[in-house]
Amino acid sequence: MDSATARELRDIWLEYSVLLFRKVDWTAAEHIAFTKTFGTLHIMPRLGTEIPVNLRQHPEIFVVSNIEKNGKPLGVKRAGWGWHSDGEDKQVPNMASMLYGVKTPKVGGDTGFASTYRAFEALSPETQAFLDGKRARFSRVEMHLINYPNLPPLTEEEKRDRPDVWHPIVRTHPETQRKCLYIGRWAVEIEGMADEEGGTLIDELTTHIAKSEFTYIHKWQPGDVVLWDNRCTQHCAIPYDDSKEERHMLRTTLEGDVPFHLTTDGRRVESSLDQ
Ligand SMILES: O=C(O)CCC(=O)C(=O)O
Ligand SMILES: [Fe+2]
Repeated sequence: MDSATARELRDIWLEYSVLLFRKVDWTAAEHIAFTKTFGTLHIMPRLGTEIPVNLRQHPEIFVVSNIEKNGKPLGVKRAGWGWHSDGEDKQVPNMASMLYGVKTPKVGGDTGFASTYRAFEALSPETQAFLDGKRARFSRVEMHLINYPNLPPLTEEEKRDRPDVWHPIVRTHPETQRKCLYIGRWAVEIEGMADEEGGTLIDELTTHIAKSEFTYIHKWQPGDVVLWDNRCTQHCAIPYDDSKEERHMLRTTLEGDVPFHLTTDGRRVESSLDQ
């Protein structure tokens, strides 16, 4: 792509948050090269697993798959079964992800996408004001086995590498400056709220984001490539019968920056580690 085309594509992406390209047939190297036109590639670490998470020859490609070859899994099974945005449990979450459907089921295996701009805009002015500048604690350590019951527990070293992080619940998008809701399935606590009360609010907000009026459900065809913005959307791999259907997806992931929010009273609230 020349730079004018790349700029135009980025503008369209910033407007719509999720882009779909159909009938793509490319190599891993082409997938990586195209992703690079949007930013810096991120390499996914293994977490609580000995199974390969990335392609051996191309560690920039993360494999979501339920297929086994010679008794060995080709990738991570049941990745993303639950609403989230990629890297939300880290101080520097991932800006974007680009998922390529190689083998997609005839029945099920869809992916839902939610606009967290729309979800924020639909909240009452009182709730928006209440959340403005508040942060939530996201915890890989507390939620790993709940969100990934099929994976082994984290080692002590992995726990040290993935400390909890506080993110602003209302987030200002760094490129569009629009406000969105930033909370998902790794959130465990809300600043200034008792555990039970905060837990109820987290459940309410995550349920709110997944309402059908804010979501698009993508039915995959082989050769589909979906690029999404993790800063202003959430996604969910919708559970399917993975004992019957084969599903094999390749994902590149882009580096992001530290989330922040500019509150209506002029404060800047940033994500920080829990220490
Ligand atoms: O398999 C999918 O549909 C999405 C899985 C997921 O959460 C991801 O690749 O980030
Ligand atoms: Fe994901």
